[in-house]
Amino acid sequence: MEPGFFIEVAGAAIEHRAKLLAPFRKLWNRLQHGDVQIVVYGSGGVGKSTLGRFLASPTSIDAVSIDYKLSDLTEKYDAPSDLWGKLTIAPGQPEYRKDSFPPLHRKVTSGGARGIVHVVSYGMHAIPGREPLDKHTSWQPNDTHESFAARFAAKQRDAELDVLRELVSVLTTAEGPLWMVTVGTKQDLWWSQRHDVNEWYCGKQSAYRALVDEIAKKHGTEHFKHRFVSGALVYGNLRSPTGEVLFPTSAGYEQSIRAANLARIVEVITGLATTEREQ
Ligand SMILES: Nc1nc2c(ncn2[C@@H]2O[C@H](COP(=O)(O)OP(=O)(O)OP(=O)(O)O)[C@@H](O)[C@H]2O)c(=O)[nH]1
Ligand SMILES: [Mg+2]
Repeated sequence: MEPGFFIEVAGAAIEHRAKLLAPFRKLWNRLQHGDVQIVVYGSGGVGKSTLGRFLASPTSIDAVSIDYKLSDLTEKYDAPSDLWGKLTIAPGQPEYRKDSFPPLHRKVTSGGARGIVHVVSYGMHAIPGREPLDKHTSWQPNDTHESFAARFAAKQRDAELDVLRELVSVLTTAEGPLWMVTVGTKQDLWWSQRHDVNEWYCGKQSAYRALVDEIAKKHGTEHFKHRFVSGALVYGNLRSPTGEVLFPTSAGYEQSIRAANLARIVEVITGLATTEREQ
């Protein structure tokens, strides 16, 4: 049984993220020749570009603006000069996916990338554009910001499953060995609901987990490794395009928890990438 979605280190005395991340920098360095290709998928506004920035430079993530600027082109992140491999990130908003996903699918089915990252955020997706919420397709008469946010997040969780279904069809066609990491972002926003989040992605009844299991069944666990990790890549309320708070940060979310989980994201991805290189 693989571990759940997050580390709960209540009371852990981890003061500085930089300190915690230092050992992992060594791990990144082991991937020196940069030949590991990782493709990153996910719905729009889940945090893929932010993850790319984080992985390329874990200790400077706090300098990244939390304003949402959607990606319209595929992005590539070479981690800093002497480090590991390359991340290719597809834009996630539906209008860009039909152009951005297929080349990544081909990369995977042709054996050009064996590492897949699927980014999710429990439906707490950033909303693009500038329109007020009452013009949004999910807005209903008499909605409050809270009722809208709850319905929107539920709908976006289904959209995350749609992306995963597409990945299942790609990954069951591709030759192994493959590895996949589901990265849950926005831990700062869903921390007070973390047990529901864990059930949603990893629980016995989880539709998400059942889809991942389909891939594992096809390849066998020797040739398909999957891990769940999550973290708060940045920290702050998620606002609507016109500035209303849709998903506030959770009370009681501690910096030590953030640090431990961010370190685990780096550890798990570099660990799987290292294994790939050594195979
Ligand atoms: N609070 C919080 N906000 C986050 C987190 N990760 C990302 N965000 C915010 O979510 C928004 C969307 O992040 P992006 O990285 O642009 O999302 P994306 O998946 O690249 O979106 P597309 O380019 O449209 O596919 C931004 O405003 C980020 O600052 C997180 O862990 N916590
Ligand atoms: Mg982006």
